[in-house]
Amino acid sequence: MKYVPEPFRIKTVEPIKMTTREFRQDAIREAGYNTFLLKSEDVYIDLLTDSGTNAMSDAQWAALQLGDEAYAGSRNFYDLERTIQEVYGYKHVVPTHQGRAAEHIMSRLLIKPGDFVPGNMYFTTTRLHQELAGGTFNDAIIDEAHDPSCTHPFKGNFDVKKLQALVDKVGPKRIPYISAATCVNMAGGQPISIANLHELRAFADKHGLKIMLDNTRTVENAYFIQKREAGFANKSVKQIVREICSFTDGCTSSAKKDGLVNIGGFLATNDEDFFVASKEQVVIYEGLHTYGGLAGRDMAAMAQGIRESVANDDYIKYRVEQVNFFGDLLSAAGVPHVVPHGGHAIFLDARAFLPHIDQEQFPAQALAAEIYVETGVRAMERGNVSAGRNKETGQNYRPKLELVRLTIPRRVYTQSHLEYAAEGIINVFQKRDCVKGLRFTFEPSALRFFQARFETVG
Ligand code: PM9
Repeated sequence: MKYVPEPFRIKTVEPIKMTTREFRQDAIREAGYNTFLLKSEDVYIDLLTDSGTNAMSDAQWAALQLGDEAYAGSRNFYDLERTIQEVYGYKHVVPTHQGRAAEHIMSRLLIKPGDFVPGNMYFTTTRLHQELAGGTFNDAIIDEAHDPSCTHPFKGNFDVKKLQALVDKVGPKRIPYISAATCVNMAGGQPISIANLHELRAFADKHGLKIMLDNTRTVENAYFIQKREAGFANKSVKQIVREICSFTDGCTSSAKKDGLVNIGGFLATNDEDFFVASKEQVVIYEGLHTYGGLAGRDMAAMAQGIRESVANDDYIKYRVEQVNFFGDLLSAAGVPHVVPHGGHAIFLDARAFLPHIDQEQFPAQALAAEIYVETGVRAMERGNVSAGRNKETGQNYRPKLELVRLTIPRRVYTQSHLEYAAEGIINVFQKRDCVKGLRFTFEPSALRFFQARFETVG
């Protein structure tokens, strides 16, 4: 079957505006060639992110009506706590308004100035909070993850030799925890295997290290394990999710992805002392520990969304295979992109797509802008702009992966939307020589991809 059919039907529709090429040329120029600065209403198909762009189910909308908006002790908190304990298996839960708030609290509590935090590739907000706490991120992902054309089935795996090299260099006392992510976003949504998690746990135990999980896309990762890893074909995604988390000591999570909501996140841990300290921090930065910056109704929708994400395997199969279908359309036309296809997005390889543009002229940024002009589809740069500048040298990081992310919101777009998007991208590929590089006209000091502005070069 080339397209796994949707395990739902559509009950509410949201009209979207069709625009002309001339309109879009003006819009992207006004947005400084940054797709984050476009108005949503000027976008036809929004593949900027899968974060908070999910369509909620009827049961989630109904749950909103059951919000208990008490300042303290909302029943929706207890329901959320029970749900997270059951689905992910951690003992203690602290709600936050989104993932980076949980990262903020965890980084402040665990990282001391001069520490090193190894991870299976960086994520933008995660690394920033590590750095703000005085830490330095250390990349310990396998080399294959940096090669867009390598077909390794678990490109999110750690290279334990890289971890050992860090321990040998700085000693375990300066490593507050290993930061492990599921379906590694910046690598192209690539999964980590259970075998690698076993290895990681053994390494961590040997050196007395904690493992903290970025749990944002664990359900998608579990589907890949079921599909690709020997011995897991007969386990449910729900069982595999629990198994992944069981290798770790706690997690931060953005529920705006797997959790099927528009806002929400949490921190979870098995460590009583860290839990108590996190509750103290959440009160300072988010709100009381039984709402953490969320309304009661938001927690109700989040609990229901988390349950739906693992209720059966039909949803996750449709979700990941829809992404795969989209990638297959691009593969058939020879459009260069990261393989194997990730769980939440297809990542175009902008260096191979636009070999005439040097990385200092931001080919991925330029390609995302051109795709918008051609199609009205909004994508996101994940390359030199997102990577930022090295604190010490002041130079752009020039990451090996210079990507444009076409991210599929959950339960939102149909097969024909994806066929339309693929057709437009193939058109851009056929006339790729006309695309020009960009230079900054405004460069923010942190997370610059969100608000930077550019002009074309030449
Ligand atoms: N991810 C994404 O579009 C939204 C913001 S960055 C453009 O992919 C991971 C793996 C994420 C993530 C957000 C966060 C932060 C943490 N870890 O956005 O604060 O992909 O809920 O989560 C985005 P929040």
